[in-house]
Amino acid sequence: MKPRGHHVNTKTVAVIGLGYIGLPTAAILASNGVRVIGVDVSDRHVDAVNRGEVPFVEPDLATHVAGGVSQGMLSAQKDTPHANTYIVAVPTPFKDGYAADLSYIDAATDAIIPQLRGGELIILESTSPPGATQHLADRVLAARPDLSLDGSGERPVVHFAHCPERVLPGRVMIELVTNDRIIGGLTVEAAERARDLYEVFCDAELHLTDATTAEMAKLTENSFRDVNIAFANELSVIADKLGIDVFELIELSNKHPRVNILQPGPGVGGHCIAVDPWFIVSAVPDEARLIRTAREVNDHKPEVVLAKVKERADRFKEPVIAALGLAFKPDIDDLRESPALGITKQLAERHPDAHILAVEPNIDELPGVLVGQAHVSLESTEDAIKRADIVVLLVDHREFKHLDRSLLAEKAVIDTRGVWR
Ligand code: SAJ
Repeated sequence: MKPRGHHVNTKTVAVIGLGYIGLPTAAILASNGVRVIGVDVSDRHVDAVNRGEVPFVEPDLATHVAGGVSQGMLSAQKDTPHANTYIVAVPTPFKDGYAADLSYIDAATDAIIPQLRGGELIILESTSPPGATQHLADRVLAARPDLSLDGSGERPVVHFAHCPERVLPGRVMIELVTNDRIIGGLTVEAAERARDLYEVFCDAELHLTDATTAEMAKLTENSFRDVNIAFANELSVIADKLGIDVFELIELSNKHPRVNILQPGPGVGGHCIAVDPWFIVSAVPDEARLIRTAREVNDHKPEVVLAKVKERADRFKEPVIAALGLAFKPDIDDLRESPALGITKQLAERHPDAHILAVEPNIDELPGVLVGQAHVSLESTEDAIKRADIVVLLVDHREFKHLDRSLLAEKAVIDTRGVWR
């Protein structure tokens, strides 16, 4: 293990936003001997953390939070305190027209502003459009003309950096330690001070750059994946027209040493890959043509699946349709931006005479958007398949991969993930 950097500027860290990224970051810092104060607007999150509990599920997070709280290194509160370093990890959703909504960042910044004395480091971790770190700094310096970016006019300095997270939900506590990070400073000193902090828990490389490059790097990583998945989704539509199997086509093409195509599916979900590319598109709409088209291709894929189901369903008077999977990706219970959930909702709306049997092994209750419709119910995998005329596989959960295939005989099967080939 390389030596851990313990520097003066890491004395107290305030992490603003105790969500999927902020809380793991707060907890891993506390586990490594940094005094951390977590700040959140939600009583539920604050109270849970102060009891040493975790308000959402993430492997190993609970151990770090419980340990940090019992050692007195981690606590949570609603007010923003004075700290040597602030890490802002609040949501950045998009508004109408797909421009990024910076209101949570602005609110966090406004709460930090009165606490500043000079010498602090403010790190923006939230996924942000290009220019957001500069925007944050401008907001601080407009409110506090007694401070400066670089010590000019002998005013005390405040340092600003962007350090986007790159961790995969489900592996957050591992990837916080093992993933390389990109750290973009508004000044070189800001980047170096942020590096000193991340070195405390990160064993991988820390790459220093400017803030806009760091903002774009995060968006670029997720856009790269979105464009590659869009390519696979477009191929799936082309393969259908040509009467060939897209999964075989991609498998064979990937035998080339320099080709690596991702997998098609019913669309792209989650709160990252389906969102972040829009931040690039809205910043440079005329230039980001391929990135925009990829988003459109992926967002259109649920309609392609719905058309396939309709073609089969039209052959029955009262079709029984099993929709397998509601989550946005395999083996999790996360339904955010899930194309599978959207497709199941549309099946219910467009086929009022059908019976829709929703299957999601990772949840126990029908999600709110599907409740209150008599022809929709949550069923076990086997029951749903046995009763169904049409089986639509939407998520490659392990329960579906290991299914007894004889159950599928005589059914109309639409396998959007290619798991039953
Ligand atoms: N998907 C496909 N085909 C594929 C791979 C994925 O259709 O071949 C779909 C999934 O089913 C899902 C969506 O894409 O609906 C996104 O899933 P994912 O597992 O690719 O990614 P996320 O959204 O869980 O996490 C991503 C990661 N980014 C990259 O891999 C570049 C993660 O490292 C980021 O930290 C995270 O976004 C984030 O927070 O931005």
